[in-house]
Amino acid sequence: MPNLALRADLIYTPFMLDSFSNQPVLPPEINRRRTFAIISHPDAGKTTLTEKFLLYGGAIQMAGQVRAKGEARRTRSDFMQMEKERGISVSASAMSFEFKDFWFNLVDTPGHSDFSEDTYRTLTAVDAAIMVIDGAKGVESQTQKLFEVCRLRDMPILTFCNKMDRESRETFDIIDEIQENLAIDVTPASWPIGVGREFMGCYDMLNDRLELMDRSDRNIVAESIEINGIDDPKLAKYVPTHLLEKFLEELEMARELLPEFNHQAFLDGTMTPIWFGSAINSFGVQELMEGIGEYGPKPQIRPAGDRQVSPGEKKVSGFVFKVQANMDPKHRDRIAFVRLCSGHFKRGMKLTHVRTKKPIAIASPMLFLASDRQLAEEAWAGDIIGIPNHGQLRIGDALTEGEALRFAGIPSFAPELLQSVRAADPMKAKHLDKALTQFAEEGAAKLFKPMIGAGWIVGVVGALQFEVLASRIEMEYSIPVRFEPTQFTSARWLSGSQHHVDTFVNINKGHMAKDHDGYPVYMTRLQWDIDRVERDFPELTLSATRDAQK
Ligand SMILES: Nc1nc2c(ncn2[C@@H]2O[C@H](COP(=O)(O)OP(=O)(O)OP(=O)(O)O)[C@@H](O)[C@H]2O)c(=O)[nH]1
Ligand SMILES: [Mg+2]
Repeated sequence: MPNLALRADLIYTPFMLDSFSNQPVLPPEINRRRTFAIISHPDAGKTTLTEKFLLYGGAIQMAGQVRAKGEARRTRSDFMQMEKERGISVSASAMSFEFKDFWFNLVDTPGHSDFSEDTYRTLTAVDAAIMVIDGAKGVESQTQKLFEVCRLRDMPILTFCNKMDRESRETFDIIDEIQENLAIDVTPASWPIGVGREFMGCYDMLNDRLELMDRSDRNIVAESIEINGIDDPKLAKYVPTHLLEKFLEELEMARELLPEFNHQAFLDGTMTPIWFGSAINSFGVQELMEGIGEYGPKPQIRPAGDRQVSPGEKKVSGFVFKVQANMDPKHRDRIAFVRLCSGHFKRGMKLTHVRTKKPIAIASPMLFLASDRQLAEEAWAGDIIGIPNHGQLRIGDALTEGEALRFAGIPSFAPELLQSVRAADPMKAKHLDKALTQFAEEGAAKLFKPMIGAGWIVGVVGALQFEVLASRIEMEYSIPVRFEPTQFTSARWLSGSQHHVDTFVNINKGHMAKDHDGYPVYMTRLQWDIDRVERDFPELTLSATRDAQK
């Protein structure tokens, strides 16, 4: 990293390079942070796994269940009404907790592709990902897509093969499928013993331990038996002969055919260790957590324009990767989720809001500890904090101690589905305007106000987003709404000289709208319209997204 050495003056003293990573040695508080996302195809068990992480981290006493009745249903990451009703996650949520010597910042993401915007943005804010796979289903379509996003960033990936308590595929088949479909080396961190109803636990290949699953109590830590290698007679004491024979045979083959764990290859994103377990039975979770702590990356260097920001720099910097309004109905505010990229943040600090160049005093930063928000007196590079605000902070915004940094890589999505929206009660139209503007600023939808006629057109990436919006507008603003098809199918932002834009707008009023920030947008029905404009108005540029920084 050539720029890094040049900026040694910014780094905590004494400046030393770590011989393993060749990165500056970090203050211990930063060094012990692990910031990661849990990703997968819908329903593989991310929210269930998150809940068990919190349980093991001591953050909660009893894990909630995604599909259960009454209070038992309440999981901490699926906090929205619609998530609770349907048992699916529609929004990413961050949580922090301590585990052994480590401080974990974890983000549970939604699996459904209609919400992938949120998941993709989350991946820009973390240093590693846990990819959850359903043992019966293997690599599914959304697993593949999300994996590719991680690969673009060379992000280290830990794999958790879940639902081993059910009939699942042969272990070698699962591993082969990951290696082949995702083109990554897979190394077993544990090996399952027995499948389906006979699944009894795993052999921990990294620590030579036998982990036995207790099916009677889903919320307890599995029994762990120290084993002195695979010849240890203790194995036969715990594992029935027919399972032991198959296990020993598989283990021998695994050691021969599969690569050994290589820490550097894992950090480079070319090898993923795989753990087998059952999140709902709390099994395999602790070993996975130990793996993240021991081998997972500490906070990483971030590209920001023409230089790299090291987490060990003295000055605080961070960026907003998610905004969420009305998280807590009691507080009616908007929380910007900020990933801190460098320094030691303290409550009350004044940071520069780079986009507007204005100072912001961060008086009530939040840490998300299980389902509670708590005032963060301090935070370190790697942490995810929430900053309550009234709409100044937008996705992609940088906060620094003065430097005009711009953190790269926060994706912007083109709206692919357009619908008009109206309040069932016309008297509430004004309130609806306000609600929609908030959601647009949150990044949950794109909003277009046609120049002719009344009402709004809403643009999203996936159809389920309309349902989430309708549900949230009703829940959070008490306005029942209806989404309806419109004649338009796509939107293009216009840019060019003021004169050219004005001329174009004047002759195309029936197709023109403004987005929630007042930028002109050309609404069309056919690709043919876009081609025609590009041909007839070469001095204008049409784009499917608007750069959030403008
Ligand atoms: N049998 C079995 N079921 C599990 C296990 N882990 C989770 N489940 C169930 O799988 C279903 C989906 O679990 P979730 O945790 O909501 O999955 P998710 O990945 O968060 O789903 P989305 O957020 O909607 O993508 C729920 O009914 C869980 O109870 C497991 O280890 N074994
Ligand atoms: Mg979920």
